[in-house]
Order: sequence, then C-alpha cells, then structure tokens
Amino acid sequence: MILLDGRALSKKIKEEIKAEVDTIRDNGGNIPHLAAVIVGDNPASESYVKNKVKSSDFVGFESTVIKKDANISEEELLEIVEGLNKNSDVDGFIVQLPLPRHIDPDKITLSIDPKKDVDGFHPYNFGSMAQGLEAYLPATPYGILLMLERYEIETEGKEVVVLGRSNIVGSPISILLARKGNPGNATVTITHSRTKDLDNILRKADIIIAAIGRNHFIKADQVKEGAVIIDVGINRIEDPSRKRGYRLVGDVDFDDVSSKASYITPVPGGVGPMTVTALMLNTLKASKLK
Ligand code: L34
Repeated sequence: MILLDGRALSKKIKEEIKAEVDTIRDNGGNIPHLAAVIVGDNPASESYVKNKVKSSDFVGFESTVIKKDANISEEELLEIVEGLNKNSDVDGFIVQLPLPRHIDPDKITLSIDPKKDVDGFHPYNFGSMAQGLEAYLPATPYGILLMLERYEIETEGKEVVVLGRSNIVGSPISILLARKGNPGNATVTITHSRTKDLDNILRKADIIIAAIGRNHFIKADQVKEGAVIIDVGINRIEDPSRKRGYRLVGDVDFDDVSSKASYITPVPGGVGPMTVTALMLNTLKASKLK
C-alpha cells in the first residue's frame, strides 16, 4: 500500500509556485492576490480558510479575508462580491461554503465574475470544464487530478466509482475523469443515496472516490484488492482524548481498507491540502490572465 501524501505533495507544488512568484516579483510583475469571504463562524470553514491564507503566505501571494457575521443579508453579501469583481487589485476570490440558510449560494456563485472565480463554481467555468474548454477547475477535483498525475496513477480504461454527486466534488470529478485526456479516459460510475446495490458496484472499482460526508462509510469488504482509494470526506467525530475534543475521519475506514488498497489517501493530510494547493494554482493563473 502506498500512502497518497497530500501534505508532502502540496508542499512540493507550493514550492514550485513560490519559485514562480519569486520570478514574477524579480521581474516587477503582478503579485497574485487572493481574497476569501467567510460568513458566520463555522469552525471547519474557519480552519479551511486559515489554511488558504497560510498557503498564500507561503507561496508569496497577497491575501485578504473578509469576515462577516452570520446575519449578513444576501444583498450585503452580493455587494461585497460586486466590490471584489470591480477591485482590480484582486486577481481571484472565493466565497467559502456553506453559507447561512437565508442566503442562496447559487445566487452568490452566479454573481461572481467568471474571470475571478478561482473556485471554478460559476456555471460558465463548470460548463467550460465539462466541454473541455479553458476553465478554472474546482479546487477539490483539481487537487485529485494533480494527485493522480504526480503519483502516476493510470486512469485510462479504469473503472472509477464516485460516491456523491455534489456540484463541487462528485459531479465535476466524474466529468473530468471521463473526459478525453490524462488523467481521464476512465469509465465513470456516479453513485448516490438512491443507488441500488452499491456494494457490487464498489467491488468492481479500480478507483474509488468517496465524497459523501459519512464517517467510515466504506469498509474493506466493499473494496477490490488493489483498488486506489481517494477519500474526500472530512468528518469531525467526538474524541475526548484529543485536546480539541474531536478528530477528523474520512468516508473510508482507513485502518480496515488500507490493507487491500494499492494507494490510499489519509484524512487529514490527503485531499484537503491538495484542495488548498489547487486554489493557489488557480489564483496564479488568474493573475497571469490579467
Ligand atoms: N467556496 N467552499 C468554497 N471553496 C472550497 O474549495 C471549499 N472547500 C470545501 C468546503 N467549502 C468550500 C474547501 O476549501 C472543502 N474545503 C477544504 C479546504 C481545506 C481542507 C479541507 C477542505 C484542509 O485543509 N483539510 C486539512 C485539515 C483541516 C483541519 O484540520 O480542519 C486536511 O489535512 O485534510
């Protein structure tokens, strides 16, 4: 079993980005500037945005965090987005999800200028991605592609089973892996809460991508010997033995499944850091396009 070490790979890619930013700076070029909007105080979102700021600092980007109370109105948030769309200092920005219930996330996503949509969530970018046109790829799927690529995991002709059909992970990673290209050219099955006979579908998978947010959902008896396991789930479970009072576990029962897997991502330290690094790459791209 080979551990897909997202932390180490992220560091390597971020060092490459940092070298490029250093060159841009030496040549008097435009230093990439990422902005992040965070609403409310969801501890997971705060931790993720903190990691985005830390990575921005590491690679030499400028970063701005705009933090707002959970009771901000939809209108006010739309005004913030409009301000960022117009602010020529900012190359790309994100609005961290989830948003409070009274705000329609689709409305917010639609209001982001696709050129600054470094999350790749706007339908313009999603549609371009689906058609194989130039686009910002959504960060988590992009991070998974980078991982498969750098670890030289073959996807062509492979049976990929994706669990989950969200707009930000399940759906786009399915499209990307079925697309012509490398990574790509896979035979992809999307499964979800209404799927019948999931166990038999899973057992045929050469590559499993789990993004359903249910802790330890996948066990060894559902997995083929030698399968590649990509665990996108980051679930917090209570753990009084930890200082923080909780620990993070994936959608895959790592201890159970790892003995059967050829490659497997840990949680934490797997897909999460790759998501942040993919965002750095998109921001670098945005600043170059400008
Ligand atoms: N707009 N909302 C927007 N863009 C995104 O790309 C995200 N996502 C997802 C949630 N909402 C979003 C993220 O940023 C998930 N996500 C994300 C980002 C970073 C990490 C995990 C998920 C991450 O750094 N994970 C660490 C552990 C972090 C911790 O200790 O809490 C890891 O090692 O997995």
